[in-house]
Order: sequence, then C-alpha cells, then structure tokens
Amino acid sequence: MTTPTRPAVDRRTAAAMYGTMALIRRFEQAAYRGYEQGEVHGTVHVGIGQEAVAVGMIGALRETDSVLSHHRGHAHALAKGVPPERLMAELYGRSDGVSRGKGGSMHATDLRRGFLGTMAIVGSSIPVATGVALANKVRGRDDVCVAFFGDGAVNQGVLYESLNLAALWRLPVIFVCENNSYAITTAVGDATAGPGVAARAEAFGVQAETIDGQDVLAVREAAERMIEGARAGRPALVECLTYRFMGHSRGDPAHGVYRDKEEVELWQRRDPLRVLAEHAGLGDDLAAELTAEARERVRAAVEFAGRSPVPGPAALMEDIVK
Ligand SMILES: Cc1ncc(C[n+]2csc(CCOP(=O)(O)OP(=O)(O)O)c2C)c(N)n1
Ligand SMILES: [Mg+2]
Repeated sequence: MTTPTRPAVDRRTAAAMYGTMALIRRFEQAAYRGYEQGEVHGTVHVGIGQEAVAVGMIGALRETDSVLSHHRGHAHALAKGVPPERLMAELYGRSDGVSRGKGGSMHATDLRRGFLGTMAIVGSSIPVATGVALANKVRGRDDVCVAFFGDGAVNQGVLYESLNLAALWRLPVIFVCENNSYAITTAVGDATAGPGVAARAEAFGVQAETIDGQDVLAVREAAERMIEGARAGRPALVECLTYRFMGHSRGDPAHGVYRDKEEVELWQRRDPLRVLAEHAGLGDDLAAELTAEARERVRAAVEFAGRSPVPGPAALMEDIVK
C-alpha cells in the first residue's frame, strides 16, 4: 500500500467532507430502517464504514464528470450531488424518485448530475464507464468518468478488456476498486490470486495504486492526481482498502459466520468519520453540529419520500424506448 501522505487540510474543507460522510451515514441508517419497516422494497446494500472512498474520490471531480456505481451505491449518488430526498423517494418506489420510483436502490440514475447509475450486475460499471470515457474523448470533451466496483468484480474478464482498451486508446477513465475484504461471504484471499488488482492494472500500463480507503484525505489526494492524469489521457486504477461495518444485505448478521467480531471491531476503530475528525482536529462540538444537520436532512428526506405518490399504472409505459 502507498504510504499515507496525510495532506494538510483546512477546517472548512474538512468540515464539508465530514458533513457529506455524516449525511451518507445517516441516509443509509434510515434506508436500512425503511427496508426493515417494509417501506423500501427489494433489498438495500449499505456501505456504512466505506464513506471515505465516495467522498474523497467524487469530491475531486468537476460537475460535468460522471460516475458509474454498483449495488452498494447510495454513497456515490449522494457524493455526486443527488438530493437525499430524491434518492430516498427512489428507494421508497415513489414518483419523485430520481428514476421516478421504477429503479430502486440498484437502478437509481440522475443523468443531469452526471450520476449514471447504480448497477446490480457485478462488474457492469466497468465497461460502461470505459464507453463513456471513449464518448467523451471522441466528442473532444475533457470530462472524466469514474467506475466504482467491489473486490468481487476483479476476476471478471471485462475488467481486463476495459483496462486494455483504456490504456490503448488513452481514455479518461478511473477505475476505483472498493476492496472491503469480502464478496458476500467470500474473503478476497479465497477468490483472487496474485498481488492484487493494482499490480494487474500496471501490467496494462495503467497507473495504479493501493491506498487507505478509511482516510478521506488520502483518497482525495490520490483522486486529484489520478483525475488530472486521466484528463490528459492517462487512465488510472486505485484500490481502496475499506470495510463494510454491516452485513452484505438482508439476512447477513454481519459477523459470526464468515468474519469474527474482533475483526469487525478492529475496522470500526478506523471509522472514516473518526479518522477525519481526529486528523483535522474538528472537535466534538463541530462534529456534533454536522451530525445534527445530516440527521435533519435525512429526516426531511424520509418525510418527503413518504409523502411522494406511488407511480400509477400509466407510468409503466413511460421512460421506455418504443
Ligand atoms: C454478475 C453477477 N454475479 C453475481 C451477482 C450476485 N452478487 C451480488 S453482490 C455480490 C458480491 C459483490 O461483492 P463485491 O464486488 O466485493 O462488492 P461488495 O458487496 O463487497 O460491496 C454478488 C456475487 C451479481 N449481482 N452479478
Ligand atoms: Mg467486497
């Protein structure tokens, strides 16, 4: 892993990052409750513990840059500026949702904000982002596209097809692997041979790094460098070492079966909110104030979602290519 650079951060920037991470944390807690109460249909995958990856990476993008996410994607959507009330309404299956209530947690899309969607098929963000980057290049735009994917996607052949084309055609794309140690219950070491995905990317001539995904400042610093490179035609891959504090999704008790309590607790000590607060010296009062603000925004989002109408039968025939 690259040695943490721990760049200096001003208080305002640190507070903004903390506020976004707190918003994501509260949002996902509320989404999980909504699922348990039967308000959120299908399933939800929460990434509590992984917030620093989304906030560090996406915070370094321009508005016109775009993001493709995966099945654990609420953080990416919120960090890209999708309003929490529109995302919550989407999870509730309501008309005011970003995908008009027809996508849910794993098909939430907000094209206007460059959020090209959460995706249910493992690995599918990768070739789509590569295609978006190609389109940007062909159109002469210097926007970049970021693909997020989990450690469970790194043995999909499509990653290597995409790395190959990205390197060959010098595409403005950044591949971000959120290595949270498990794909459902399978530990990385039981599924992936060799020294890891960064080394594999380097074999294609793609600049690659493995970094501490619990430290939002380290992620931000790597993101800035990689984005600058990608805009100039040097695609990149970054592997962020992180951890999901909760289970994979419904029916997963989070620890006990495939990972022990001690392991979970060890990672919880490196909670990204705490890591940032300590490093930036935010202080308990400011952290509490930002947390309260996040809680209020999420409360309003839940209320908005609950009030939004359920799509009527006519919505079935809308938003489809005829
Ligand atoms: C192509 C494909 N195979 C299997 C699944 C079922 N599935 C859903 S999530 C998941 C694990 C993904 O693990 P990882 O990529 O590490 O992401 P994480 O859940 O850890 O965030 C699997 C196998 C799927 N959605 N798509
Ligand atoms: Mg994983």
